[in-house]
Amino acid sequence: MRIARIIAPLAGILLAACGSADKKAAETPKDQLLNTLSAAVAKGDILYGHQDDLCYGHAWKVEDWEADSLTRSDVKAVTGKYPAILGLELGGIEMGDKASLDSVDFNLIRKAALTHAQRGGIVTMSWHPRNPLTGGDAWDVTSDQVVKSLLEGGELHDLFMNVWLVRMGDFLESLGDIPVIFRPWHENSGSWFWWGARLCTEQEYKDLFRTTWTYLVKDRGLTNLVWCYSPNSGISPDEYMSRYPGDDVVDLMGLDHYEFLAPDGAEASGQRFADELRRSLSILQALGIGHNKLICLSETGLESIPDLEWWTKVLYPAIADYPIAYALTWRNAHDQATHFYAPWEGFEGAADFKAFSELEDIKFLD
Ligand code: BMA
Repeated sequence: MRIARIIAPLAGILLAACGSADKKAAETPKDQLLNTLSAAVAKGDILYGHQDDLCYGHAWKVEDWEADSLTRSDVKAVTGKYPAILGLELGGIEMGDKASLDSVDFNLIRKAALTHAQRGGIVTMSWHPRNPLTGGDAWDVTSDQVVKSLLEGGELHDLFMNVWLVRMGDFLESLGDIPVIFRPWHENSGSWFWWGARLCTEQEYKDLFRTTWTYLVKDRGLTNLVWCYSPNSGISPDEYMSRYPGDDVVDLMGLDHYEFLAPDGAEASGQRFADELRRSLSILQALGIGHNKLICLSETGLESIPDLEWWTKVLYPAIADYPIAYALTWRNAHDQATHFYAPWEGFEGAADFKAFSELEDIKFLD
C-alpha cells in the first residue's frame, strides 16, 4: 500500500503552482505534463519508463524509420504494454550528426517521440554530448577546464551558444507541442562525465545548467520542456543541493541509481541496492517537499538482470512507498548481447517483469 493520501496535498500544491488546473486549462505543454505527473503521484502511481524503447531492442532495430510504424518494443513483447515513459538520447545533436552516439537517426528519435506522445505516453530526453575541448566523448574526463571553457569568457563559449545550443534548440523546437522531460548534465555528483563533480566548481556547474536553460527557455521561448536535475545516488542532502541550479530552472528532482552485481551474489547486491535506493529516495522526498517539486527515479537498472526476480523482489519493494512520478530502466542495446536492462521476449526472467507490470500502482501505457 503506497502513501498516496499523505502526498496528495503536495500534488495539490504543485497543480496550483503550475497553472491552476482547477481554474483554467493548463497553458503550456510543460504545464500539461507537470499536471499529468502530479495527478499520477497523487493517485500513488509510479510510471514505468524504458530508454530507447521503440527505436531498437535486444538483437533488433528499426531499419527504415520512415516506413516503420514503431510498433515493436521489447517491453510490449513481454508485458503486452508499451512503457509509460519513453527515454531518448540526444548525444551527437550538438555536432550536427545524422545519428546519435548510439547510432539512432535523429529523424527516428523525433518520430519515436511523436508516436509515443500520440499513444498517450510521456517522453524524456538525456544528453551525452562530446567533449568539446578534447574531441573525446562525454566520458573523457582528462581535462577539468571543459565546463569553464563553455561559459561566458571561455574559449568555447561562442561554440556553445551559437552552435551547440542552437542545434539542440532546433531539434527540441521541431517536436512542436510534444512535452519533454529534459535531463541535461545528469549524474553530475559523480566524476565520469566532463561536467562531473571533480571536473568543475559548483558555480561552474550551476552556470552550465542555467545557461542551457536560459537559452532554450528565454531566448528560444520553448514551452514544452520540464527540466529535470538528476545527480547520482550515494549522496547527502547537502551534496544533492550543492550543485542544484535553482528552483526557477528545475521542475523535477531526479536521481540515478543502478545495481551492480558484486561477487557476493545477487541477494547481497540486491539488498545493498535497495537499502541505498530507499536512503536516497527518502532524501529526495524531503527535498521535493522542501522545494515544492515532483521527484523521480530518472535512471535505474541491473545490467543483464541476472537476478530473475529483480522487478518484484528488489526494485518494487524499494520504490513502492515513495512518491516518485516514474522509474526508468536503461536501454536494451541491439548490438551487445549483455547490455540490456529490460526483459525481452524469450529472456528467462520475463515472467517477473510481467508480474511487475501488473502491480496495481505500477503504470505502463494501456
Ligand atoms: C550508457 C551506455 C552506452 C550509451 C550511453 C548513452 O549508459 O548504454 O552504451 O552510449 O549510455 O545512451
